[in-house]
Amino acid sequence: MTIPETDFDPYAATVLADPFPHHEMLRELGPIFWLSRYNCYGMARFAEVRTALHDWETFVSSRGVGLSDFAHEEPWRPPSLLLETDPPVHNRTRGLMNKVAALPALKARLPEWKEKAASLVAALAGNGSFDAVTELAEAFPLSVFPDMIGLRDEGRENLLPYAMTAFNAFGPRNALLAESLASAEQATAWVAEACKRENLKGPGWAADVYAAADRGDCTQEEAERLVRSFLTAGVDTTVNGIAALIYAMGSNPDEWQKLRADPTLGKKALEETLRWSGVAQTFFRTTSRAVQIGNDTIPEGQKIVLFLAAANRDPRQWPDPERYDITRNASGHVGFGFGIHQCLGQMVARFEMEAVLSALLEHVGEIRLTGAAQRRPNNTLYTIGSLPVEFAPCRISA
Ligand code: 4MI
Repeated sequence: MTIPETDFDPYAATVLADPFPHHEMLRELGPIFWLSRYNCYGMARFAEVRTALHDWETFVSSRGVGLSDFAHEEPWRPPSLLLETDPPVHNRTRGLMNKVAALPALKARLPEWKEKAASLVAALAGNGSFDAVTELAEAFPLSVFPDMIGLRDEGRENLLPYAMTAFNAFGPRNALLAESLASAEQATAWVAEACKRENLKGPGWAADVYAAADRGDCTQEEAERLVRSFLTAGVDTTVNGIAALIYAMGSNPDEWQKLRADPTLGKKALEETLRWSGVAQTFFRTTSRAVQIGNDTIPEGQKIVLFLAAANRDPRQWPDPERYDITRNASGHVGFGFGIHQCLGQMVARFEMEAVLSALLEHVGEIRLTGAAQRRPNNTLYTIGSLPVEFAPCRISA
């Protein structure tokens, strides 16, 4: 066995608080390495991560996409019918959900989303320092996403704690997971109830999933669990994507001014934000067979952690990878994964970020970070818990 071994702990508090300085060491270990603390393999280079994500038959999702192997351990909740399945089941559920989340319906909402983001940002611009996480990165998605799903109004504050728990649960059974499981018990129960057909507020993506069940594309029980996927994956991720966008522009003022000078760079800037920010740090797969990687063979039934954020800054793929550069072509990043499981909601995320970005371009001349970004440690997401900023208005108001 020539596979390099490391006792590096990706889940140490200091690493979760600031993961990027460790990624070069991981990439330099080789195409694959053994994490002795967790008895799993890891990959941190772009090419290998992408190849593993592509080869869903060898690197399966049905045994869980966290450290826990569903073949040996009981999952903390009934497995997702999207994320934690393989074909053929995945083809059916993903096909159904792709139709629900189809682009035309989403595009039709963009003007309304832009108006909402613009009114939020207009109220913040010129009003001194505020927390961009609560006031914008959380406020905006919460003002559009639950309504698009058709979710009941009462209890929506449970969405963020629930998602934080779900993302902690992809990691080891550490203190972070134990604490969030204990504190999110109520949120978990609320989400289970909120997914039920009789508890929906009205039309929306959840009702569309139940309509697909009526047509025979899935059972009613499956529909309930597919709605749960929207609630798990659709809020915390976009909250942190938007927070990351504000952080990226605030900490790279030259890039922000470059974008103001040429707003047609907006789409590239969003893609670069997704590459650079590393909101989704890691996801796992499990080997379904012995597989050769380089000169080595790893056995069946092994967990492999894919360091998506490290792959997105691999100098083998990206010139000057640590640099946030809105003019680079960042397409092809693995921030949304790759292959058959690539993020279903990626256009929701992009449209939400686009709505916020166009609001910023309309109203904000300077994004000033007025304090240190506070991270909210999580086993999977690199999150911002608070981000003190000031938006200097770009026009003198009348
Ligand atoms: C990769 S983020 C994510 C995607 C799907 C689900 C949860 C999280 C789910 O529950 O299906």
